[in-house]
Amino acid sequence: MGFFENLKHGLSKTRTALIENTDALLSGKTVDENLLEELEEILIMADVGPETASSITGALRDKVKKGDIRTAPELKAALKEEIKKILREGHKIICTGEKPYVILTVGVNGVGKTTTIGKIARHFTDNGFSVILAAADTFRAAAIEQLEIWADRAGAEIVKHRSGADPAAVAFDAVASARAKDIDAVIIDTAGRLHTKTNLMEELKKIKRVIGKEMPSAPHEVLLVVDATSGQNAITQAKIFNEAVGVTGIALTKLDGTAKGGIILAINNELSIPVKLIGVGEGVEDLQDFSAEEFVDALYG
Ligand SMILES: Nc1nc2c(ncn2[C@@H]2O[C@H](COP(=O)(O)OP(=O)(O)O)[C@@H](O)[C@H]2O)c(=O)[nH]1
Ligand SMILES: [Mg+2]
Repeated sequence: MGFFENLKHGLSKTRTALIENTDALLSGKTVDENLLEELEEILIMADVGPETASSITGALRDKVKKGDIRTAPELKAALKEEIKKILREGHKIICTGEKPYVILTVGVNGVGKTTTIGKIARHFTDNGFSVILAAADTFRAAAIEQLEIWADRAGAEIVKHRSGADPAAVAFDAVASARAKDIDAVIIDTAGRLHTKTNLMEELKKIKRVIGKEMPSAPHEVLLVVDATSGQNAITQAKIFNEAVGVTGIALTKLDGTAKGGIILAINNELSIPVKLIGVGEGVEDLQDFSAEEFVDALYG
């Protein structure tokens, strides 16, 4: 499958929820207040979020009043434009500048951090960059083993300590080792257990502080991984992590498994953090740079 086909396939459930339901709603109807309200319902069902859904339909309502939208096809086209307006994109994640480029990966358990790290690492090595993965999720031995498997697949090195070791020490060693060996990128895996939320945030802050001692400009990216199936919870998670460690980009995973991909609109509209990567499957090729244009085309295509 090509890149675009893959994206389209990954977004098929969201397309059904958002676009096909809109088509069904609009077919043969006149554009009136009732229709706009039903459209708002559809947006909310696709997890666009109440605030964002209401701002979209508000913009459409204004156009209806001005006479810019009279027919259902015009409404559909205008909806596409509103969606495009909301979706912003940040700069792509590439290793540039001073070596190593350090990515600190954060997020709650099970969202896809380790998998996303493996995919990014593979992408980097495919492009000729050398990579060290830091096994700073030291909470379970299995987490370290999982990262080792990804390191093997990606042709990356791994820096690990025993399970239970200080995560900040692992991260520090990884950055120091990368500097000594002139490695291009370090990607740090972290634990995400939430039952100790305060401890987790303190641990992440410490990791950030400690790697900053070895390399003052690091981390260059604090990548928050959120699961598209977690709905509005994703917004809450983003706020909590951002407050603690200053998130610079979001990777939105598992878009393939959900009809609730509208969450990407809520994230764009309610947060000032760009979505940089989207996950549309479990394979290495299923992590894509987020492009607003391509995303909307895949939804409507
Ligand atoms: N369908 C799908 N599954 C994913 C995606 N990203 C991660 N996963 C799966 O989510 C599960 C948890 O991933 P993991 O990386 O271990 O999460 P972590 O606890 O945050 O490190 C694994 O079974 C992954 O294969 C994605 O984009 N799509
Ligand atoms: Mg993990």
